[in-house]
Amino acid sequence: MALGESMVTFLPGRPGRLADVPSFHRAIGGAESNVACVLAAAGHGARWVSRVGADGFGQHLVEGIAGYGVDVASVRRDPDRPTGVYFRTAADRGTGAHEVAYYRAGSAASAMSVANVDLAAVRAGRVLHLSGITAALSAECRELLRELTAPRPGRPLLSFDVNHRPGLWRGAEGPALLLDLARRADLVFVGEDEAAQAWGITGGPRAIRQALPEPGVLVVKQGAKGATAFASGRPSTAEPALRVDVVAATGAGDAFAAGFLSATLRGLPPSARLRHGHLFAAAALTAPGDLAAPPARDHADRLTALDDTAWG
Ligand code: KDG
Repeated sequence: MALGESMVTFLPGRPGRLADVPSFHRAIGGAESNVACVLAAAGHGARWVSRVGADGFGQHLVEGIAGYGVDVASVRRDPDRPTGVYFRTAADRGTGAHEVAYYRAGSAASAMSVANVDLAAVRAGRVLHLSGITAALSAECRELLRELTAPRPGRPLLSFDVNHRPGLWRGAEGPALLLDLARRADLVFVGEDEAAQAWGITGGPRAIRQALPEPGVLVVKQGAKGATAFASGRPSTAEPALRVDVVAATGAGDAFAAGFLSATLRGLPPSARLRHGHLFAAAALTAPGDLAAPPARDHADRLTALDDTAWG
């Protein structure tokens, strides 16, 4: 139900520039496996499909992600290509900016293709979650995404997080490809800032919906402000974000998607979907790595049912 590259992530031992930080802690990253891990932690059946190297880092990812309760039976080990890794620095206290150094070109996951991925396993389940990161990895990965996003009888609900990573794209084709993939999905997550950066849309959530009317549901994330959901044939719904002391923002978008998907799978109404997104994101925002366990279901339900004065 989630396909994408996961990487061993190295989190800095202390703040500072990449050039200066002397030691890093190993953790697990990867937008799509993050979504699968949080969904599994929230009590849903979740599968992650990918390729990793036949190396210790690949083993660490497979075991670590399985440890969250995710089904990893369809992850393949590639003896000829390494597992991707990346290093990042702590966010600058003033600007929030941080540095990222990827070592993933030619990785096992970048060789995912229609021929070597178990398509039946990817398509099994009620939801398939994909992201624009996969499109940036290789031509084979782009072909795989085109195959998985093609209309087809019995297709699972196709959830797509735009995840525009400018540092991963070599040419200028990224934004147009991401827009095309988003148009083929049923549920799309996109940041307001991301839509401005990738597509030059600066008019806020409504302008983004005008440019992207196809998905049945479009969720525009507006950072600390909140998020707005558009569903075909219904008025839009907006919910403010929770105020938290941010430790690291990486993984928060994935946790938001997992919270929204969890509430969607449970048939909860749009405002509860957004609130679950914010609640799950708050857990990730207050943890140093990508992943943080979401609140237990009964607790999450109590918190998301509070009235507007207590929320946000
Ligand atoms: O959303 C978090 C991801 O960005 C992080 O884990 C790394 O998957 C990653 C990527 O490609 O940027």
